Amino acid sequence: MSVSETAEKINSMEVRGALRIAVEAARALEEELVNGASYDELVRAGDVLRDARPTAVSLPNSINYVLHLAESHKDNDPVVAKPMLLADISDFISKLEGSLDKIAEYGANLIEEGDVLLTICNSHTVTEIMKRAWADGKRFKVYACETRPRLQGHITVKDLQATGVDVTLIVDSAAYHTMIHKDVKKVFVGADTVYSNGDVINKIGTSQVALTAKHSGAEFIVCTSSIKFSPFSVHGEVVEIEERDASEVAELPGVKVFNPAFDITPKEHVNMIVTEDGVIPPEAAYQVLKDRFGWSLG
Ligand code: RI2
Repeated sequence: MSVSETAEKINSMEVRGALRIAVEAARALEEELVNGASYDELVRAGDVLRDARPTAVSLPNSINYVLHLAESHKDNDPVVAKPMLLADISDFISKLEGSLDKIAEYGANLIEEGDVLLTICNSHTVTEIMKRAWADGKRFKVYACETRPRLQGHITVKDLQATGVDVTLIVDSAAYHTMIHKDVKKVFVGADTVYSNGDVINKIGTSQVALTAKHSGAEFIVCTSSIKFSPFSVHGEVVEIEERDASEVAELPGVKVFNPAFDITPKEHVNMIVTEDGVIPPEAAYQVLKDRFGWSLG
């Protein structure tokens, strides 16, 4: 897919999910390079992709890493440098995709026989964990919030159901009632951005679910590849919370609509974060950033 096509599909959410947009952006830059782009052209392509959606830091992280690789080869003989750079980008994409396997293994270990779980939105990371635990022979129930306004919960329900997982759809406002009356033990959510202080940005409604989890005594577990940790937050930068079109919420001419796509869950409501490097407390986010983003932090 070309850079403009990829940016358009990310913007329209035809390509969505924080990890997937990171992978597709790296692939678009890889294709640009295959088609003969210079370093400066790659930088411009990166700008186009970066502007596609504002909140998930996996997108700029992925683009910036590919450009960092390109920069390190920029002064070398292109005949030698280009295949090396392509190999490096391909290795980076494989590692991004491969991170899911380790997270699925560690996350599945956290699920116990007879558990009742709840999730919100559609996180591929979370569904991989649940499918792995089910394949391991554990039997548990999942309640999935529908996730207004775009109903990504429907994707979660169909995906889990197709692999036999016992999943039930609920409306978002039924989350607290379900936690109490169905004895939810653990909440698994994905992430779009993790700040250096351990706060987590995820789909709108996640912070309400975290509050109700805390109140009802359920564990709140964030599942994310390290590509979603924000090196910018180390320097005090916050991400823009995407606001999407009013028409996603309602077609009511003349009515004011506020449609934020994400919210921030404070680290105090997060019990643990499952990454490809292991299960960590939110307070360890800065360590992840130092280990994984040294190239960017300087
Ligand atoms: P994975 C999604 O955002 C959701 O917020 C989800 O929790 C997060 O990305 C992580 O997704 P959107 O693209 O990388 O639906 O775990 O706005 O698939």
